[in-house]
Amino acid sequence: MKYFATAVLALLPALTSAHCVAQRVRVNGADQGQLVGIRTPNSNNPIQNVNDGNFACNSNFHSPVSSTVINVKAGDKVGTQWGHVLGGAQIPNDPDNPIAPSHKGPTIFYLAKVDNAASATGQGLKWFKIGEDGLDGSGKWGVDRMIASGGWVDFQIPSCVAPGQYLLRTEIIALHSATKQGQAQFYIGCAQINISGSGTNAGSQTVSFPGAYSANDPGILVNIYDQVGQPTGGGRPYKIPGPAKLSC
Ligand SMILES: [Cu+2]
Repeated sequence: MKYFATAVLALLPALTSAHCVAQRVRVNGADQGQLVGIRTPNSNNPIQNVNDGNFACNSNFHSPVSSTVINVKAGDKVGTQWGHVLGGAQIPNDPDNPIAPSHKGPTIFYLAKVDNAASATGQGLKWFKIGEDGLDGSGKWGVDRMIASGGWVDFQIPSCVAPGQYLLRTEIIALHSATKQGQAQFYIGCAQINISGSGTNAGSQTVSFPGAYSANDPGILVNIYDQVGQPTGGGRPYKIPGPAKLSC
């Protein structure tokens, strides 16, 4: 009986709903505030269907949705903060804030040019990747670095990006159950930004969401565990989904 209970408890971390939502933006480290310039879903559940109609920017946002468009300069470091629920922790000392440590995977940023970042939906846009952090040589993931940074993921806006308004799509892919098709978990948020500068590039390799990913991409249908069951990638390289990131 005791053995049974122990075995069940050992499985629990992978089974509980320890999800997350993106909820803050910072520019060169300056926090812009909760729900300011970013659309945060009411539910922290992931999307698991890569063809979901809301795969670009998610849906069912906390209202009112912020009308703020955050000013940044090309070359600035922009971050988004993830938390278990809105506000971060769900309970005191929440072990699943900013996300359950079981949820290994990459962190990714995309941009799409829009006329008005406050009102643009994610639909029908041309997205280009500007940042990605996957699996490193020591078996640590982008999500591990996100947790170590208190939920923040920062990437630089490439200096060649053309000025104008953009949606910034921030994404985490949690791969703990990704050995089965349809079980990778996509966490997605969109920030509203206005980029200034003298760049001329609004993306070369652009993709659509949905459309850019397929359910059997090698970075989406994947076994991240090594021979002793640790989520280190087992020495196999990990291929982050989507196009190559923009390089200036
Ligand atoms: Cu989860």
